Amino acid sequence: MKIYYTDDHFAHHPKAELHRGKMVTPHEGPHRMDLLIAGMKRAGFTDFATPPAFDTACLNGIHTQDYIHFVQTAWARWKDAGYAGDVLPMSFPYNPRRSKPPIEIDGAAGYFCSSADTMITETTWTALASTAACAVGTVDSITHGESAFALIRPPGHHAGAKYMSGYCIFNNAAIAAQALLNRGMERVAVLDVDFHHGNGTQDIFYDRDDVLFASLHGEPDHHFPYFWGYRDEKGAGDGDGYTFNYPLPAGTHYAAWRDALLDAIAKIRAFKPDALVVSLGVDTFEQDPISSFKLKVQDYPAYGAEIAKIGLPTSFIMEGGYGVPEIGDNTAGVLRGYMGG
Ligand code: 5XA
Ligand code: ZN
Repeated sequence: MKIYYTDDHFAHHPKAELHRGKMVTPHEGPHRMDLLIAGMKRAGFTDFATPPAFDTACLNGIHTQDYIHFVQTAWARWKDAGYAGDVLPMSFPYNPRRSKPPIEIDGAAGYFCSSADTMITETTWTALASTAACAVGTVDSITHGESAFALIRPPGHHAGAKYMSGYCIFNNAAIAAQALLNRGMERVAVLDVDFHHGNGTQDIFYDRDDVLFASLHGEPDHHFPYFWGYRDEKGAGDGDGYTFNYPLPAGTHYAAWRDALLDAIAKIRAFKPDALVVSLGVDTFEQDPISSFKLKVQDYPAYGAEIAKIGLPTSFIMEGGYGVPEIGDNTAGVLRGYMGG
């Protein structure tokens, strides 16, 4: 299996994160990639591939032009305004009657953001160009009949058409799904197995019937992103019946998680998609520092094998998973399980 990767992820390196009332080293940083690569290598993955050149066209239909322009210019505007550090909004639009960004960058950043854990640094754009290109790389592989993995950071599944959130700025899974459709596929399913609900992906495709979205995640009453991922969110308009949410309680072990997975897989099969995108977060691990499921190392190859049984060419897109060496083993475990051991 090809693993699309570039060193450009280093270009996104926020310096601090406000987490549960404390300033901490960000959970999402370049150190994660060291852990991920080490685990991939331990598992014998060597086929690292350079993605195609980034083309902003891959963002069409996923992110709005004003949001893309904001992301590209935010850091310079932040500095021009005399602000310190990285772009970090503090005010968010709670006025439903106001639908355009303020001119001041502090306000504009809040307008395009839904949580204060997501920062833009001087070189973040370089990292984002790489994540999007790697997502498109997996689609190139699928066009050639092979499943593939985008080993990327920052993650993407919380980013909506015009907002960043939860460490995510470009929605790489959505970019891959749209790229598959652009190459002539009629239906694509997105399966999100990260601990957190993939609200951005859901939001982007909520009104559409060409992309099915299914997510297993911590209950939104207790877990980020809080306002999304309830069982009764099922899609709207043409998309009614194409969104499936499986909120699960803190402490969920593999047996119950697998029941939800098998139900999601049944929905995916019934949809008869041409390809599958997996938002692959491994923060479901029992030792993950910011999550609360109880999956163990041996569960990852087991569910990779379940995903393989769907029998679809698959684009795996890296999402969350933090702080412990096992994030590499667990990521590799899913891919090994998918590949048959
Ligand atoms: O999948 N999403 C994450 O792992 C990030 C959650 C950020 C919470 N502040
Ligand atoms: Zn997550």
